[in-house]
Amino acid sequence: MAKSYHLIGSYTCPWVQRAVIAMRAKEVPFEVTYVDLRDKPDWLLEISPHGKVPVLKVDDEVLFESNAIAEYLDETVPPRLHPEDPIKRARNRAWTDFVPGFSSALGKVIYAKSKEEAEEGRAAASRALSLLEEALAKERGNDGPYFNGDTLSLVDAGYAPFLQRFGIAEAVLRTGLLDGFPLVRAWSDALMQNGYVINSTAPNFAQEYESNLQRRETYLWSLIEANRAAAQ
Ligand SMILES: N[C@@H](CCC(=O)N[C@@H](CS)C(=O)NCC(=O)O)C(=O)O
Repeated sequence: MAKSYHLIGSYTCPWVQRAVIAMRAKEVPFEVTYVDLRDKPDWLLEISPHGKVPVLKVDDEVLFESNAIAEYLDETVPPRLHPEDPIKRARNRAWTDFVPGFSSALGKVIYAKSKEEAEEGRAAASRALSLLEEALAKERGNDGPYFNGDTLSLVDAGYAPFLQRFGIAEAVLRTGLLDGFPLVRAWSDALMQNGYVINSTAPNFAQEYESNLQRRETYLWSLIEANRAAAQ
């Protein structure tokens, strides 16, 4: 019998989005429940060991951690989103291991609380982007547009949510950070046009993400507000 998949997420979580991209790419039908992480329901705390999302219920089994969820899906549902070649697969996994470091480096710019903090964050973001640029130039061994060539991989699923948030920020902050990294820019552009990625956010993502930026009192939010006021 076909398994049932029930994803527990929050509206703006990039790690949840990574799991959604993997499920969309595998065309797995799934139910999704979004929770408010500022008021976590008891049932989430009962099933999620760290009290975090995503959680994926597969029939009655509970999986947590977005990478573990993506790997489980890849082992059980075709098509494979990891390369068949074990060396390439190991390298892909190594690059997915870098996603949290990448996320925190870009976060220093996206979620900075002041202009100065955003400028200080540039160095870390630039370092992280240069590592990826090098990976795309040397290790990828193909012309893209995705990490493994013309089909989406779990590396793409891992990075897309963070590249998306960086793109949203960049439209306002205009740091020009991507100018030095043309391969990352082209990769990001391809991912943002991919249907699985486009369909991976909650319907109210834009609004919820802005509320998130506002709640975190980010410099980015202050610019968004100022731009809106100037346009009126
Ligand atoms: N390493 C985890 C990170 C998940 C994570 O940080 N989720 C956040 C939302 S984006 C969360 O649930 N935060 C609630 C909390 O920390 O209490 C994964 O990849 O699944």
